[in-house]
Amino acid sequence: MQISSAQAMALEDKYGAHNYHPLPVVLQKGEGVFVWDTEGQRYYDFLAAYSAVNQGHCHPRIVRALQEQAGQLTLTSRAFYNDKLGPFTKFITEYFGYQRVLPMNTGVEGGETAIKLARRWGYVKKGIPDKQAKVIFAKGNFWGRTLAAISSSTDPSSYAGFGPYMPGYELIDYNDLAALERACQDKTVAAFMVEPIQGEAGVVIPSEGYLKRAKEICAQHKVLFIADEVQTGLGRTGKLLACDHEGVRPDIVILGKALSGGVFPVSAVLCDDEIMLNIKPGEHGSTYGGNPLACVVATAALEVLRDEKLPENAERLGKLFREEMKKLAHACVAEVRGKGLMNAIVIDPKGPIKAWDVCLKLKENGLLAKPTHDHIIRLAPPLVINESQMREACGLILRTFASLEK
Ligand code: IF1
Repeated sequence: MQISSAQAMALEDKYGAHNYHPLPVVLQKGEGVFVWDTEGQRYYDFLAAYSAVNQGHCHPRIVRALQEQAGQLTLTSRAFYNDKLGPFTKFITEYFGYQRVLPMNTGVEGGETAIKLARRWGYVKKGIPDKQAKVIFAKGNFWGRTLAAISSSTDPSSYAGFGPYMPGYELIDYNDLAALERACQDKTVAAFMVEPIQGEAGVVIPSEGYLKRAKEICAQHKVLFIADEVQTGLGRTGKLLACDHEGVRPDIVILGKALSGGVFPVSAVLCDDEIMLNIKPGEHGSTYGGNPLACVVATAALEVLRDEKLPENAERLGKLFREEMKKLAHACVAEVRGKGLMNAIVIDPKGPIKAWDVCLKLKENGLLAKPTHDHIIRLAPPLVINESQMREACGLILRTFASLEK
């Protein structure tokens, strides 16, 4: 059945929960950096499904892996072995240089898993008294929508009205090493969980050396350093992991989103024996985690990143993007910042122009992006974008700003 954009939006509005406020565009098809709406209009996708489609929409190699496996075996549960999980565990641990992996589905489950691992490690290896383990987070963090995740949130639109909250958390300022050092004095602290660049907070980049020093502070105090690389990982910032920019090897890495190239939810937690093996059979898991479809899709998605040198492309075209955006002379633009292809245009919050209105105009001109907060536009295309596409997209952004009323 072919339905119009208006019909699709009306149905969702009438029958769906109102937990989102999408831009008014109904997408029907995607290929590489482009998506098409139900009327056949083509757009540059500068959201890339919140960085899940780093490999580009419907990457043929990933889709082929999905299709081949879908006709063979999709799900067994972990009550039995399947023939794809073993090879996948070897592949992904070698790929990232960790001893073990625990596969889950969504990013937030990855975060939950990391915290369970850290708490358990805290009790078994650090000697924290039972039920007293603490995890430190940075203010402005975002790691999903579960009760454990919103319990660490400082954004009322995430947490307000959903209490009571998970105990055992402590919040410190992002990019504040002295605060981390103070917090780590507490012997009941098991871990510090942090995004190398804060995504939802508005592409907030810490000072150079922050991650490196944070990792050192954690190590000195026997506190695990957990990197939430769900959004920053897998090439997005110009390296395989954003922590690679500072040569930091986290104790625990959380991956999601682009681990399946946007095909369906696949997440994973990586760490070494000392942490991973404290969880015993029956103590953690998920019906779909480690399913054979996920294993072959994630393998293909990681091969594409490597074979197509997508982190390198992100590094190069991110520089081009920020260079082009220097021409953004509009009075309402306060700043353009980013790393690799994780970028943001910050609109002067005191000015008359709202990020939402800019995004509507961008959409009319053929580029999709989503505001975060009222005044930040995140620009994060698939990493398969090429130079001429990037130049064209930048021209479109510049023209859109030029057309806004001053
Ligand atoms: C929504 C933002 C992106 C994440 C980090 C874990 C997760 C996420 C660093 C959880 C998820 C999302 C989810 C989406 C909006 C979104 C987002 F706008 F909030 F900031 F990506 F840019 N760690 N990020 O960013 O992963 O469980 O969703 O698979 O509406 O919740 P998930």
